[in-house]
Amino acid sequence: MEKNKLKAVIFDLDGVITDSAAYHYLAWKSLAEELGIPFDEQYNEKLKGISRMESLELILKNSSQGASYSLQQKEALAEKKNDLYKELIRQISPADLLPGIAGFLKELKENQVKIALASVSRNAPFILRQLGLDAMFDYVADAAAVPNAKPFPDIFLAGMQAFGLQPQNCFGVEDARAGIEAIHRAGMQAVGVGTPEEMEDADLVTTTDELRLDLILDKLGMEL
Ligand code: B16
Ligand code: MG
Repeated sequence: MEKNKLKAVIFDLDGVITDSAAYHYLAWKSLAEELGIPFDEQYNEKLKGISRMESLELILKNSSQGASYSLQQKEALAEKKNDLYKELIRQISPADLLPGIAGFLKELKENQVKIALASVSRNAPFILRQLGLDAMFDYVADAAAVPNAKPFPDIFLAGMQAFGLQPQNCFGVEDARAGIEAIHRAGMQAVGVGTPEEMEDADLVTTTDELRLDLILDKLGMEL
């Protein structure tokens, strides 16, 4: 049987390209502490890949006063978190690329495989610039133009459609459960970066420094 040809790889940003997920955590933790709401790294896993307001709602669920906040108050809280997050990500530089990512992107370029970014973060373009990766990405999906965050497939579909491709000619790379689900709902195979427990639904589990095109193609049953 003929194998599907790989034409594009669609990447998540936070936790895959760089560890900005850690800054999201710090910023949410600071807000939660200020509000007296319990919040730890384990709970933070639920926030990965989902939108800013949905993340806030999940945090407020653990507060006895959670239901009493007005929409206006919630928007102010989300903005406060984002201001702190923006402050933290100003320190990101090319040295913050996760191990193996620069080499893997280069390998894709050398093999004429298109590269897209599918991050629902409104701060993604800023982070790409800080990392010096602007020129590497053929397409950056606009988080503001996509109606639904992950686990909906919208942002991955936007990346794929920008190249006029079908899902069987792409795969996605993610570090969050919601992201793996989004990739699958877009009809693509998913490479999961993280522990086998967290990434149990991925088609292939690896670490960023083990990303090698030939190995991935082999595991996913694809070819160039
Ligand atoms: P922002 P991804 C997601 O980015 C993050 O994983 C998630 O934690 C965050 O709430 C969301 O972006 C929105 O980010 O507040 O910066 O617009 O994983 O899709 O790259
Ligand atoms: Mg992520």
